[in-house]
Amino acid sequence: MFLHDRDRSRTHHPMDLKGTIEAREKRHHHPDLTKLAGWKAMHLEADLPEGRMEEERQWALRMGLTGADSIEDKSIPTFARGELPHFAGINTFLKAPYAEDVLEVADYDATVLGIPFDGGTTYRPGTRFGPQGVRKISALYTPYNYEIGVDLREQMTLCDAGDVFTIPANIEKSFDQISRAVSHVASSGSLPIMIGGDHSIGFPCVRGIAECTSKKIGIVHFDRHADIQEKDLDERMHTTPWFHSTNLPNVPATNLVQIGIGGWQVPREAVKVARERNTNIITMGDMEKMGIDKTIEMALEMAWKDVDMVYMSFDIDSIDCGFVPGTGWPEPGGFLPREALALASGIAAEGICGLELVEVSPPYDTSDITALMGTRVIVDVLGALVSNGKLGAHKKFIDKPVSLPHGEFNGRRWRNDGPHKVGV
Ligand SMILES: [Mn+2]
Repeated sequence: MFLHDRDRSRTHHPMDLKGTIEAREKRHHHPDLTKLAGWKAMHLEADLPEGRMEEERQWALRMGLTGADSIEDKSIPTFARGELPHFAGINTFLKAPYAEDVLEVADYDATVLGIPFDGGTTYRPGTRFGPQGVRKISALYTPYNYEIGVDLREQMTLCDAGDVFTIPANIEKSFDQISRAVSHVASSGSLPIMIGGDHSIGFPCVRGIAECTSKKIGIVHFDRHADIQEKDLDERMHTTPWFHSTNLPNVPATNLVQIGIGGWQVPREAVKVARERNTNIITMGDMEKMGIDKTIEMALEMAWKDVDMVYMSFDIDSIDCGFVPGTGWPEPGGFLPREALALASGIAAEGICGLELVEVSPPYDTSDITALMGTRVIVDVLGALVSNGKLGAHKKFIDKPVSLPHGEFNGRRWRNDGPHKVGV
């Protein structure tokens, strides 16, 4: 029986083969690969510089010593330093240099700032671990993106200034710390990239930037939730950042654009405020009907109307909760990841004065998938800023930089020959 079947298939073989050859010849003449983005991207890469990569290799050998004799690749150090291997090392965001001395942020185009605060959550906590969760999985990435032909390492400078010292039991003190940190980074000219934390941090982040400028700021806010009521549970929780942000004199509510709002978790109190203040809400359904390009166009028009800068706030829960289980208030029916990334890139393409990525809660996450999406939002925004030449475009509007005093200490920590050596 088996033999018979095999024989039969053999007799059909030559004909099948003939068909395949014909099809292959036809296909060979058809496609014009040069019209594909994939082909163009392949050629774009040739124009990207490689100097910083080489510099990093040299730096790694200086910092981490040369590798063992048996290792043929002489760029591999003994101690892991820099990007490689992706599973090793002390993780800053994207393995960017750690600006332990925060005065150094001025030397970088953009600064990542962790804001480990979840005192504003009203359901699931855990976003205080968001910055570390995002940093951890960000180690997976290279700084190069094939499709847009950008290499962040070669085309911009990025540092990680570590985390803000938040006060777990006190929202207002934490807000003050956050605004102070963000205003320090913004004043230095470096673009502040905040990793939350719950969404209550939206207000102190905007406040930190707003106090460094006499200019007006618009906001593009990605979320399933409106987050614009005055108080929740008697405090300024993560349901309230845009009420307080749009109370700031240079942050007009009419320039607040909220994309992705919808579902069954939008409090009516918030809707009332949105209506009173005339904010701009684009629902998930609106986005689906208009399409991504039209949504971007409309959002940019409203956010940029008569202002000089636009701030971006991205709540990870705006993406469908099937893709981002590790978040405080999961709500089905959100963006597909592709839509979210395209929208965030499209908004960033016109330039931003700050980015805040919030609501990643690693304790509820699965396989780091939510933190991974958060990482993508940040690197895609950076990629869009670089490829559109908008990184740093906001700098000229920071016309009231703040100056914060620092403590006085000369020396280095934990050294044997320090001033505190005992028994000598
Ligand atoms: Mn939300």
